Amino acid sequence: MPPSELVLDSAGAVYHLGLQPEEIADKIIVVGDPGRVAKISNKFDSVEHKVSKREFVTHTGYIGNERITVLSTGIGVDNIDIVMNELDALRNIDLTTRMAKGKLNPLKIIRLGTCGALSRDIPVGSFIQSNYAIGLDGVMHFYGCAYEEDELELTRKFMEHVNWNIDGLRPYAIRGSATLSAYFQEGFFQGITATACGFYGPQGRQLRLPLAMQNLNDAMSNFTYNDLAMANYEMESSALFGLGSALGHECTTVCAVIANRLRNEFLKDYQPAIDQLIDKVLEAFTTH
Ligand code: R1P
Ligand code: URA
Repeated sequence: MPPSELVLDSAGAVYHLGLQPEEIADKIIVVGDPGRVAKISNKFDSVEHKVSKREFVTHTGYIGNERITVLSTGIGVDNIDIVMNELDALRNIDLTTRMAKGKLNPLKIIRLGTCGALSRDIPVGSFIQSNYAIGLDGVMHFYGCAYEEDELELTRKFMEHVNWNIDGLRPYAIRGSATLSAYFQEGFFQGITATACGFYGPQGRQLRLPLAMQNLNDAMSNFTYNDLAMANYEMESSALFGLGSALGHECTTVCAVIANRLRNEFLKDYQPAIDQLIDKVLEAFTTH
């Protein structure tokens, strides 16, 4: 892999994350907000690496014998393309020879985020676990990856149900890791997550500009697939699940609900909900 494709800095670290292979654990928590990283690593017994570059802040440490990395991705699926490719390179490419390693070294990645609920019945302050993500973005269209039957069926039924008519943007559904989902059953709403490529128009927020699809959120709010309802909007899970499963890593997303789009509510003080979610994720990673 030439230097233009696998980009390393002068210290040999991957270009955007600034990390060396030994600085990441097998268990990784990704968060959007760089300020959330220290909130999580403050709960570690010890922190052995702290690396910070642009919006990508990484802390790796231990809780008991469990080595865990927490890493901020910043906002959006475009950043997830960078994060997933560079994390995978750290694990599965020999950065000295620039060759893929013979044996796959899988990662377990849990995204711990915030989201907006798409059901009146999911209150702000509660938690959602994403069984599928529907990408309303384009990242996975640039990769030649195959989709599973259920993913193709979900995409088709979703597009029919909402009467999708945004030219040039084709939604795509991707399943998350069943193994990691199993950690987040009790106390979590389960459902399908819409990954938007923006916070305002792409999530149906109308400030001063008209929307291309006026009633998209109402249509999404009563969509179901195999007993799973459309649950929420956020901005990273489609590329996380898509690149994760294509590269051989286990990924899921759990979010604190800070907005309810059907009830027009926003939870301004959402830190207590995030604190509870941090405890749940750390418990999952230290007991499995
Ligand atoms: C938008 O405000 C951001 O919040 C959500 C969205 O996915 C997007 O990144 O997640 P985080 O709180 O993890 O950033
Ligand atoms: N994050 C989002 O992407 N949307 C919301 O409504 C809230 C958090």
